[in-house]
Amino acid sequence: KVNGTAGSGIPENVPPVSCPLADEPTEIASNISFHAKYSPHFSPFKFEPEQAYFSTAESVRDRLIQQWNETYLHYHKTDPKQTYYLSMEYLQGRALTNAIGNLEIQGAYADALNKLGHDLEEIVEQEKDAALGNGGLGRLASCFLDSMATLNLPAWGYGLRYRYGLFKQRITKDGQEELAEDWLEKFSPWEIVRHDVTFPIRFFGHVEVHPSGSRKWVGGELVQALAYDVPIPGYKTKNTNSLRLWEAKACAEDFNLFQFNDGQYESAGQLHSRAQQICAVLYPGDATESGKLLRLKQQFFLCSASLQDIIFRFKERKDGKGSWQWSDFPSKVAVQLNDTHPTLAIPELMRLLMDEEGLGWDEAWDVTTRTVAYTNHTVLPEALEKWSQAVMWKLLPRHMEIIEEIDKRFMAVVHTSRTDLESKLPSMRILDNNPQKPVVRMANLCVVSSHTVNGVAQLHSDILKSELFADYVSIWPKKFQNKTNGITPRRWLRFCSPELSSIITKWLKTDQWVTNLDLLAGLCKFADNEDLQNEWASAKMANKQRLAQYIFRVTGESIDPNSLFDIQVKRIHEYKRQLLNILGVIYRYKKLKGMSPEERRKTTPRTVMIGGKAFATYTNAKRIVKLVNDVGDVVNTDPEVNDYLKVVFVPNYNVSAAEMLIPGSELSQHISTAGMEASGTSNMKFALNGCLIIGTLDGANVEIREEIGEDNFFLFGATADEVPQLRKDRENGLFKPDPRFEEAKQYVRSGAFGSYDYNPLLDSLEGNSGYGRGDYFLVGHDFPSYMDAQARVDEAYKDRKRWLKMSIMSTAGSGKFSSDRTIAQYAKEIWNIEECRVP
Ligand code: T68
Repeated sequence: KVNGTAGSGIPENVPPVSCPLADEPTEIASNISFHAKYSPHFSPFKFEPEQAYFSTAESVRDRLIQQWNETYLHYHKTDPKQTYYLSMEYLQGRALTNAIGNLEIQGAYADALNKLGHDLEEIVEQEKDAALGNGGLGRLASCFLDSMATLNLPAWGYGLRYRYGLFKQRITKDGQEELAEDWLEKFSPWEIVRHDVTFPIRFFGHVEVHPSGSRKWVGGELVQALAYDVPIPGYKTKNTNSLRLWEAKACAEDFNLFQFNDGQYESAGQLHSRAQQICAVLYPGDATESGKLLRLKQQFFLCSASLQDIIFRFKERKDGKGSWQWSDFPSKVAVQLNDTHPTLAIPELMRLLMDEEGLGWDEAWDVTTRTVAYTNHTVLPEALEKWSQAVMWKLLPRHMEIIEEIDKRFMAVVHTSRTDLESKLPSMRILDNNPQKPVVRMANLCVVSSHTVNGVAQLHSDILKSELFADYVSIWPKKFQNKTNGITPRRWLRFCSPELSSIITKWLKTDQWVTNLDLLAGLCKFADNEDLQNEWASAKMANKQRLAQYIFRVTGESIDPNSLFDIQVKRIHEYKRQLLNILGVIYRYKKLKGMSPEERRKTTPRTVMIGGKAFATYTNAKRIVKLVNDVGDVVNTDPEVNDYLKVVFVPNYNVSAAEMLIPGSELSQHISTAGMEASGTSNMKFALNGCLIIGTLDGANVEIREEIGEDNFFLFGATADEVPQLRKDRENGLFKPDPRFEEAKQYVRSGAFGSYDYNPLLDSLEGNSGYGRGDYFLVGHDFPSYMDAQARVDEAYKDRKRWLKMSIMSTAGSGKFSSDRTIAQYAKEIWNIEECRVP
């Protein structure tokens, strides 16, 4: 059998492999050294931290493979409904600590490495982050995988194996520089290539119509999708799921040996290099036509390979012996689209069912719409995907036929049964036939074709229903749901802050909170307890010291662990308002300079850390990065204020950096313009780690504040429903800026932070309207209430007992934000799948 079918393995008369898996440090050490000696990757005579890391990882992988195989066979035997999570992005970060933590063999591995002359903490640092994602959406996908395995859910992640993930950020005197991040430079010990799992993927070509009327997509370019599996262990369970990443490969026949022998090296390998381009980089810039085509190719490649695999697995159930019908498909398969990026799964499933399997339109449509569900992650108009119809006709002619038909049938439904909506039809349609630029609206295609559409926080889901998708709600009132995001408590507390975790376990008298995060509420009643507060403070201090060492290592800056650690880390975007943060810092700096030494001594010393990557072509975001760095250069070398304020730009923010920054932070900033951040997930990570939040009523902030109590949240700023009127007022010249805001901007314009021209950046905050002007993100409006909230932070920090109580209350109130809760809701309310625990 092909494609990794279960049940066709090694004959049973051959004794099972006695796998050298062990729990004793001595045996583990011998297993690690086995890998060091026999691994094909390094000289057996070298055992430095790098070799120690790879051989440790390989020894852990042996266990994962064993559990993975058992899981696969168990699912095959039990035949439950399974979920397939389709995502163009996964931000997995490092895997070693997570794997040995989930397998509960951390202590034994630490001892084993000691026996081999190494230190586990140092060894884990050798691993490169797998950064196959841009930000929140990709990290959410990775947290979801952890929860699905932990909850014993039969579920798969599908994604692409990008050769280069998210770029590495370097800070130079000119600001951000992007470098390719070679995460596969040596190899990844966590992936298992499945040479027996490949599918053909077609691009271009044309549609052939048979005399019977059936249609078939033929010709064009063919590449192979090859599967790489990354095992995803659950916490304290045998269930080990799989993240299947596809790589594009050319077929051997496509290499033109004749041309090569003739010296035409480039054209000989043209098809090979074209195939390689597909998975070369994450989200290539789409400013150029060729860039757009490549992104569309990536999206289709993911969808087609994953669906062929899913259909294959559906057919091989009961070893292909049982009888089944296509109408059973939705009771065995749930497909979740992580935003619109994998929307092509819809027409591709229709095509496979109709053209390859012979179903009629109605049957195929019924199967497809009962299988697919869609999650929306943004209401920003520029992030709503629209593909040129011309490009789509060229690359995917059969899919465009199907999309046209879906559009036509949707219009027919409105014309016949919802005449009241006819006037809305132009914006509800899937095709936008504007002659200037005809496009396909991917979000509309998703809404029309999915059985469920969900937002990622209550406020966001409400906005989807009342604005973006309002017109559809009356047609399908039950289609729209909310699933507030969550984070895995394993990576984001248990493993990244072992100190705080042991204190929690000690006071709750159980470690069950790691899988039942609601138990954290049990800390509330001790929030005033002096003993807990002292233990809490010392764990936080240890994390702050560790963070200070990290900051010194990556920036050369010394920061004082006794100052308030104030952090904003996330992608740099105008709506996230890092500019509000830094203008606040600038105002603070100016005030400090004007104070007498006695006055300064009464202030709360702060270390402000800002980190995040700017999209390579996003000019204003890059200017913000530069400004933060320039402010840091001035402030940190000013002996007058140095003891009271430091400003650090944390370079190359990624998952591993987050694991260091979040446990060591005391205040974190989630200050987006209300209505613009769909949810945010780092806000949940900070709160879980006892960090207080200063924030707007946006995204999941709203629910975090509800859970931890409004006294424990520093709130400021306009609300989402005030924003439209405020923008109008601004256009009508009704905005009166706060003098503090004017002073801060003027200070930058005066050249206080160097000679770089910040005028274009600051001009975006001026005027009443216009492109790049008019303060669309309302920095000026929210500035005064932001500064007032910051003053409340300074006061609160002076009262150590009060601050510690608030910090404990933040952790205690974070139970809701476990991704276990989120995934349990998806499983029950969208996927209709149940746990399938490996015995
Ligand atoms: C984020 N979206 C939301 N998008 O901004 C954030 N976009 O509020 C939310 O918490 C998170 O999703 C999880 O729901 C993204 O991260 C992208 O990264 C992205 C990537 C490619 C194209 C468009």
